[in-house]
Amino acid sequence: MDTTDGTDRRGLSRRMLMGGAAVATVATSLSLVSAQEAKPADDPVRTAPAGGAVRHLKLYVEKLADGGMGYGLQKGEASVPGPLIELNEGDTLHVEVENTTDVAASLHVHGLDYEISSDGTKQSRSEVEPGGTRTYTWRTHAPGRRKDGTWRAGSAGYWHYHDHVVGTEHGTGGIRKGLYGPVVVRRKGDVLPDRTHTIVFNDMTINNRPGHQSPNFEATVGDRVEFVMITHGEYYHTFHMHGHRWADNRTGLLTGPDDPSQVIDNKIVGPADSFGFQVIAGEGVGAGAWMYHCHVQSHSDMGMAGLFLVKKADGTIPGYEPHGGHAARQGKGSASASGKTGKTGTGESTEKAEKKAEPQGAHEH
Ligand SMILES: [Cu+2]
Repeated sequence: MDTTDGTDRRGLSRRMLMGGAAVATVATSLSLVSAQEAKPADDPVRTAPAGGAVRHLKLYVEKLADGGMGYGLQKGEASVPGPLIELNEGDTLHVEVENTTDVAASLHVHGLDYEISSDGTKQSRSEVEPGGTRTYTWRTHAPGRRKDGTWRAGSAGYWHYHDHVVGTEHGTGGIRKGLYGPVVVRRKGDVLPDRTHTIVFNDMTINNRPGHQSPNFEATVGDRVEFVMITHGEYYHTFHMHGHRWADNRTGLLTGPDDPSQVIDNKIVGPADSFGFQVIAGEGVGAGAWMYHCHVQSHSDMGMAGLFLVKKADGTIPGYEPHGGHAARQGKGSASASGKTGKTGTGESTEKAEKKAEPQGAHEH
């Protein structure tokens, strides 16, 4: 992958960038997109810059109207999952957590470097008392060789954060109520997606929504969509997506024709696992309401299934008839299942803009 473009080119539509070559061979379903939205094949993908920045972020721990709990970037805006935190290898992040609830809570992260004072556990006395604030510091590093010649892994990966205090000394109650969220650490040169969605299998829910009310995610054919998949709770699951595949490695992308990573569309996961991948929406298969679900059969039957809604360029989805009953539950995380099953066409919950932390910070020199 060409990594010459480290500059920020957000805002540009990257539609059909990598899918351009495939479009020509898939005449029927993608021809419209090909004609209207195809971009020159030599248009480079956006890639992650080098890290080294010191960033600051404020996170609020809140109780939600439905009895759940969540992390949020603003007061009154906690969500389940919590906001996406993105870093580049070499970055340092100071997260000031304000606990607006009446119970002690914390912030514990997987995969990153932190001192014991930022562990976010009762045992290390690094929780946040009710009404209190505490700053947690996370550091990341690029891979490199140790003095003894052995190789040290970098921090890049699909990680996650969660409470470690509410309910029990392992945060069992906090996680169950929704105190968790995604962390993506990128390596210089990693391909950047158009957008990122987070899917959390938590016990028998997806993103803490009841069965059969799982979130849907929207894209247009050719969008480069990233999924972060996290598991919590008591059970094992198998994450499966229809019509799309990914590589079972750090980024979910092959690095070349000889990359030995297995290409999969189904992955077994257990509590606290996390992984991520990118797909080109509808690549080689076209628009559609592509299902994603847990493939443990009794779990899918109990409603652990949602839709990856891939639209044509004109906004339509062939063969898809939206039906009501899937109450939207974004932002405040309050389930407003009204029981109505109107055929409004927008009755299902879709996640268009996932909350994303944009930490303030500057490069340190
Ligand atoms: Cu399952």
